[in-house]
Amino acid sequence: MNIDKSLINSFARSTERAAYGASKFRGKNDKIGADQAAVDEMRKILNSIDMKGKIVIGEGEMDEAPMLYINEKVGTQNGDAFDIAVDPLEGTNFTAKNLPNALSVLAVTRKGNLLNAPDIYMEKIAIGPNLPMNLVDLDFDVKKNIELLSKAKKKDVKELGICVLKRPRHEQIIKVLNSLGVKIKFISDGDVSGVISVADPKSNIDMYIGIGGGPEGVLAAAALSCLGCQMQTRLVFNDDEEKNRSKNLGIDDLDKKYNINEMVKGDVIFCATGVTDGDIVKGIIDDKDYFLSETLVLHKSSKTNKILKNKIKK
Ligand code: VTB
Repeated sequence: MNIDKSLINSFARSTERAAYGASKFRGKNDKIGADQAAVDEMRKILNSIDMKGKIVIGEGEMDEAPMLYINEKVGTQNGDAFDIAVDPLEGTNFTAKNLPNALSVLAVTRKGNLLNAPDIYMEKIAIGPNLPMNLVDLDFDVKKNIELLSKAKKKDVKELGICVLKRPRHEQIIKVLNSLGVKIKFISDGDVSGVISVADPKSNIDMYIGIGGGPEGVLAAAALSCLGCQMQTRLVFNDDEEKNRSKNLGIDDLDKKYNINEMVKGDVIFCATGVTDGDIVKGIIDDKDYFLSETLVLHKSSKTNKILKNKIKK
């Protein structure tokens, strides 16, 4: 069953408020304070929505996160049952240093329709719309994926834009990309925004590749699911503790490669509000008793894809 379109604005309100909360900490070198403010604001709004909501991707386990923890119930408990993935502040570093691309992000599906990804690493590869299904694959080497994409897009390899999180763990990928002569766009953080950039022709990003957070992977998949793009992921386990944690979340096949439909089933709403100015949306602007916000709002079944601009009373 689809999600009622009338709920879009309520969920957007939760990321708008969270972004506003975090925006007060821009440039203050206080990642924890910024995150807490975003969490508090988002939680307040989520709890006012008529729904039986459950956080399936959140700020961590109950004992490590006082709020918006995994399995926390949110909403008035009247209404439909939803699973909710939140990243109240995606880019705590960006906010602390007042750098671009900090976002407040949320995705909602009907109960049982979101992959309960643990907070561990995840391999990710994503490409834009209108390409042959399953064109690229995490089990192909980087060169093969790039060449397949080049052929499918009828675009010279050297013209392809590839987005990669700048981390030592990507040294091998970067070596291959350099040898192929593609245009690398490095990001220092924030791969939800990095992955989503494949959907925007203006970004000149043809592929996202690399290892980032698992929760961020599911959030990005929710957006790409509304944008007709492709993404494949696989969890990366550092030790047995991470394996056990994943099993406890219901993940039996630890080597599984997920495509978007396996991470995000059925209808979905995705909202991302800018905290600082970014590639997708502008950041919060302070305006006396009000604040101005920009939110990317996506809803799969109603084909909603818009930038919602609001002026909201503080
Ligand atoms: C990843 C990425 C996020 O933090 O989780 C990253 O998915 C942390 O990676 O978008 P490292 O452990 O290598 O620092 C973000 O960049 C921001 O939350």
